[in-house]
Amino acid sequence: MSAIEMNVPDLGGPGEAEVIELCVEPGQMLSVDDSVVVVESDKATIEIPASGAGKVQSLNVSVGDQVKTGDLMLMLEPAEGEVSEKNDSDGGQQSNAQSALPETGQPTVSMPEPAPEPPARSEPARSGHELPGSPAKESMVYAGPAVRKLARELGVPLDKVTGSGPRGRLLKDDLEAFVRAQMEKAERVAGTLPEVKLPDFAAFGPVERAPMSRLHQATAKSMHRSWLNVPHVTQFDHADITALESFRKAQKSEAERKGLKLTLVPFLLKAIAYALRAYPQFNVSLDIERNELVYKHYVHIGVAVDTPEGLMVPVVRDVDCKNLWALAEELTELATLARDRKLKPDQMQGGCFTLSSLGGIGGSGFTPIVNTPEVGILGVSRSDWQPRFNGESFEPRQMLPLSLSYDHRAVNGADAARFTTLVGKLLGDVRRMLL
Ligand code: CAO
Repeated sequence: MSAIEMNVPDLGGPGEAEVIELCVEPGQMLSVDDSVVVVESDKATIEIPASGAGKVQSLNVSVGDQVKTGDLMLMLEPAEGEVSEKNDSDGGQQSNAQSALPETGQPTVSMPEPAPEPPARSEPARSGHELPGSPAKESMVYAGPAVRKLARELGVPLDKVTGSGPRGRLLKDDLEAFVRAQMEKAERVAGTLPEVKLPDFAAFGPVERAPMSRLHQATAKSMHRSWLNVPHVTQFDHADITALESFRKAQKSEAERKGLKLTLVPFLLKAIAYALRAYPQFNVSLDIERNELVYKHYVHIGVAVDTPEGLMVPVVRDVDCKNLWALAEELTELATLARDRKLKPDQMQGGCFTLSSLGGIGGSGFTPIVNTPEVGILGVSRSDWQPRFNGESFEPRQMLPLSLSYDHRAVNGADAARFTTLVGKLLGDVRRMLL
């Protein structure tokens, strides 16, 4: 049986339309009204249905082609008994264009509500010729051109979406729900960590459970957030605080007169403030979404305080503008408020950098976790007397271990080494802070 032409039906005007989708491929069996191609004019998206049944011999248009009424779309080998009279009588071209139209005489324009029946499944679908996502497979899906267009824009394979319209017709809502579900799934996968499975601890001995305090929960959350988000590096160093300690101890009676205790922390705060001014790349926050660094022109430093309830970090403001006595006084006040759980929210906000001093407790070094969105934290451990070679002999020096953790996205290792070296020098001779 000789092939017949299937042509572009009346598009409703003299203009051209762009082929935006091929719904069939050569070799595929077509039934009457199966979608053949989808074209888009400046007025509408039009789904052109098959005017006859049979096997697609060749497709004569491609996606992106401009077509007009009467252009050849495809050659069809008619199914037995499917040769139209009109085709026989007038050579096919015009009659095929006409018979491509539904009874209304119009192609299917942006299909509104449900068509009577889902398109019949054609042969190749049953014989499994199509690859997943192939035009032919997607054309088996019961959807209008607007939905198909949206699916193309979103990159959604139609055959993966379940239709919720009448007779399983795909609706825009179905596409949106599909995309939402995929995004949620992607987020879950991205946020999924290997699960820590808890054993039955009671199987090994007596146990009891206690709820985590709100503070403990908040700390755990922020530590986890920081640990996962920040590429941490820790730089270790030692500061020779022999001279500083004799100076500090010499201030003891003055401190008592003032009703204060002058510990190492105010000195550490001043040295950090000086180093933050010298290396402003430590006094920043990263705005990754906007690829920007936020430089701060103020120096507010958080101080980690160990309280019976858990860790709190009050912030000492404008450290660079305050003297040691003012800092000692403020530190005592803030630490007392923290231990009494009386800190106000604004006393824990606005920090540029954090100091975590474990020197009063012990240890020779640790790796503190950056308090995001800050980019640096200085950990201080217990000072110790160590023999140091002065070029001629060993002499006892009081050495303070420093552990600087930093966000390696904001700060590079060389700057971290410069920062701790400077802090070490400032603590080694506090007169440098006056320079
Ligand atoms: N080396 C040796 N001795 C030190 C020292 C150091 N690095 N730092 C403090 N000390 C001494 C003090 O001089 C003091 O001794 P005296 O009582 O003989 O004078 C004693 O240790 C206790 O000091 P302190 O802790 O009362 O005071 P501070 O100013 O040094 O510290 C504060 C204040 C609030 C930082 C501290 O009390 C604190 O809470 N530290 C814990 C911080 C923390 O938990 N960090 C972990 C955070 S997350 O991992």
